[in-house]
Amino acid sequence: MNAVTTLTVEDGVAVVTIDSPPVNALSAPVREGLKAAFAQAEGDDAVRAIVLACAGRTFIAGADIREFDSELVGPHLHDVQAVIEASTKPTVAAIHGTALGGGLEVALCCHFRVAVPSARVGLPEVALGLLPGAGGTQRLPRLAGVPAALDMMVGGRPIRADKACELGIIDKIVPEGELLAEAVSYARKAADAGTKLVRVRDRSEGLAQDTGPEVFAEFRKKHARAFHGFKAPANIVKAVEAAVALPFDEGFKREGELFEELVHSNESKAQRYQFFAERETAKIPDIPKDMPHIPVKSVGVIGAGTMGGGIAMNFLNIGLPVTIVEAKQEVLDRGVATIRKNYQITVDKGRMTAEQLDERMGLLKPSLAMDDLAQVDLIIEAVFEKLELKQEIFGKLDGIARPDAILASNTSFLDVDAIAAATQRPETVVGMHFFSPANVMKLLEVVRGEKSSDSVVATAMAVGRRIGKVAVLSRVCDGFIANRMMAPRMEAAQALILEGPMPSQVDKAMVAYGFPMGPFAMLDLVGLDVIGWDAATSSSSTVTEVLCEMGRWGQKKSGGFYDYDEKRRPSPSPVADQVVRDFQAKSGKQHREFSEREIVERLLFPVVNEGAKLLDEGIAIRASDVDVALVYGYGWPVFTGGPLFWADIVGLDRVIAGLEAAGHEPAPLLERIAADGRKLHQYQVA
Ligand code: T1G
Repeated sequence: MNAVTTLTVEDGVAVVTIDSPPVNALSAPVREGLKAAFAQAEGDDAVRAIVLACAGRTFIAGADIREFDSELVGPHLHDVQAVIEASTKPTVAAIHGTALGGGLEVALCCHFRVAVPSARVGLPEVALGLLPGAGGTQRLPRLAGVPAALDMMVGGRPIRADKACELGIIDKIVPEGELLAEAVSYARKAADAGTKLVRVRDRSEGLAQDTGPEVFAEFRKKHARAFHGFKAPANIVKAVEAAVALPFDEGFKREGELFEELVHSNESKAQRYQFFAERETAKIPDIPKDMPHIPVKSVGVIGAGTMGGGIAMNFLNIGLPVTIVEAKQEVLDRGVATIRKNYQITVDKGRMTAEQLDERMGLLKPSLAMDDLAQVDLIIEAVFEKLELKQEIFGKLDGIARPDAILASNTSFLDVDAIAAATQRPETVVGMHFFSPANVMKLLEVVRGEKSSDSVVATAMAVGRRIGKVAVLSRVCDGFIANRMMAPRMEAAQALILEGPMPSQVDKAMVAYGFPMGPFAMLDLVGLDVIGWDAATSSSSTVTEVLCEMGRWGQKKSGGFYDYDEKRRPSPSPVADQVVRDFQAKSGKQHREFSEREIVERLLFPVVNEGAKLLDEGIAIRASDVDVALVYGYGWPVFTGGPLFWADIVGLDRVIAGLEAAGHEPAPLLERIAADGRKLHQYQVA
């Protein structure tokens, strides 16, 4: 064996234990040790049964994702599985934590699987742009059936042990704390009873029904939209079709072909990059990982509007008491009612119980008095975006809040340092910028002020993770990271429609690229009037101004850049398009047809350029943080890796040429990295 895989034999049962923190991933040493241990147990006459267990917090969490971009070292996982599956003695996988990807695929090579109730199992490879490449697409349907297997592999979400037991993936649920003893007992009983040992590959109970072509056709139809832009889901479905149509070995071979198509694709490289990038955001170079966090057991939210209500829900969801403060009773009542309504929607969808709704609402304390925030640990201000108003509030908080309370502003672009300066305790002030809807969007920008203390910053980042957000650290600048990055896309889009393409054509190119919607559809959704239009000073100088002057404020007025029917379904608006044509005529620009690629590059190269600028200014710690922020804050398609990863795929020289051709000044950092032949997405501020 080796340092990460040990073999002990007791009373005829061999226990193979993997101990490879943090998640027992199937690295080369683990594969090496596994193969040797099972071979030794098989050759040892004293061994009558074998248990595979893991030390630490979880069963095997999958292949070692870091290995995909380098040459294979050590035995191939398939070879390890072949040794396990060739066992003539009962083999039992003892599952706790999460058995994921290759981990579950290894467990499926054992005859039996037992798990504790808190365990979860899954094949999440689709989130990495991959498919289960160690027999999962062939073995899982044989146990769980095609529909459940397709849902698990295309959805990528782990399922609970009890559900896995229902599906036949797990053979027995055993009490917490007794996993190993129960697994050993299960193995011994199978040996003593001479239980017939059938390999999962030789089982077919899951293929007895729901395997017709209509099952696959229906599944493809139902998920067509979600598949858009991703390659892995389609290959997963093909692999399961092979499991139904072909003998195991041929299906397994087909799985391998389909896996190979994916593992070398840009989409999978992008999604694997995002996997690690998301985890990297928690690492702040100049703040030690073990920096003590300030305890946060109670929260105050100032402002019960859309943002304040959504922010409050995040903390109610994790069982923290929230005092929500408003200046006017009717606004407060409306805010509380909205929170309850949003929870009720979740109850109606069966994703929450009425008791949970009551529990959460019971934790909410509405108040008209800021003095009620005197004892809370964290206060988040979420009032109107007006610096003077925020400064007034923080000035009052200075005299109300506990000296060690964290004072956070949800401002989306205002100067956090100017807000902090309104207090005598700037070291406790930080930005916590949520994205709307605040209880849904995963991105949280933590804005580090010049005087924000390390423990306040570390705590705000940790609180973000506690409420299920992806927290990205930003310094102070207009728009921080995500909003600042996306502003140039809107500017470029407004400029481009003067050169030829209609708004709907621009949006279509953005959707084809992978965005959930294009910039003009987003403007209609948000409301043309709320992005800085002022009726008093409006002078018909832009398309947006003219549309606003016409009362075409967007969806809420059933028309903006698009017309909307009673179900808010959009269609290009002849009225709006005519306004665009009038501006085209006045622009004096030679207008022409644009390909989708040209539209994409005209809109997104300036975004890449802005990313290089903010990195050069030290606003973000690293390029991958920027990519994570755009994926989670604006739905930037994850299979592109984000703007900066995508720029490396396109080629920085092409990006720079495209910027210059469109009249933009390439950022100096972009030119330096391109000149050095480095990768933009690997850039980290020193
Ligand atoms: N490979 C390498 N490193 C991994 C890893 C993996 N599979 N999983 C986690 N890590 C690292 C992670 O980067 C972090 O490192 C640390 O472990 C803790 O992770 C052949 C092809 C298991 C639910 O997709 O979902 O098998 O930042 O912060 O929140 O068919 O990790 O500390 O340096 O996420 O408690 C399929 C991925 C692989 C599972 C635990 N498996 N992992 O969550 O901790 S492909 C997955 C997770 C595959 C086969 C295919 C989660 C977790 P660092 P963490 P966590």
